[in-house]
Amino acid sequence: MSEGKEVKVVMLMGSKNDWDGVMKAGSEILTEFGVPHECKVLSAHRTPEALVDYVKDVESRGCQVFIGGAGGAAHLAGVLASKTVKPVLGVPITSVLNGLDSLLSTAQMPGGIPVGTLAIGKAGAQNAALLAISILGVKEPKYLEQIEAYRAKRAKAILEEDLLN
Ligand code: RP5
Repeated sequence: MSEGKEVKVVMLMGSKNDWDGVMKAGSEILTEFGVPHECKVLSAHRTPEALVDYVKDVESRGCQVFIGGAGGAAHLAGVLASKTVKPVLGVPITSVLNGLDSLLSTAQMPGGIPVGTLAIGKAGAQNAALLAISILGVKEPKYLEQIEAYRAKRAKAILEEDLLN
């Protein structure tokens, strides 16, 4: 590994407007699980060279999973996947077409370069983070244990719901 801060997961988004209420929710989960990660705005069409340089940089610092969130003609995750063989997870961001355009742009990769596409918006960002943690868990079982505890806590909260009080 080269000099610089260790990173296991990277969250990229095409615009700062993708952060609040969406990608930030994924970052919060990565923080909760203690996963070293970075979040950055880099665009497939506005800053393509910087995107390629950044992928090389974070791979040299240990990045295992990439998450790309973008809206509209959402090619960020696809371009990311063209530049790495590490798992790439795509988060379609809500757009003028309510995110359906983003969903199809992210999911409909031609065979050969996969992007694991999550749900539109905040739930997609949260699940991308959880899926990234599961992927890390294949090599580092402590992350799988944390996911089990996370699910157990959420199940307990459901079972304890009291609608009349
Ligand atoms: C995409 O275009 C971004 O991911 C964002 O969701 C969308 C609109 O970008 P802004 O015009 O809000 O910066 O590249």
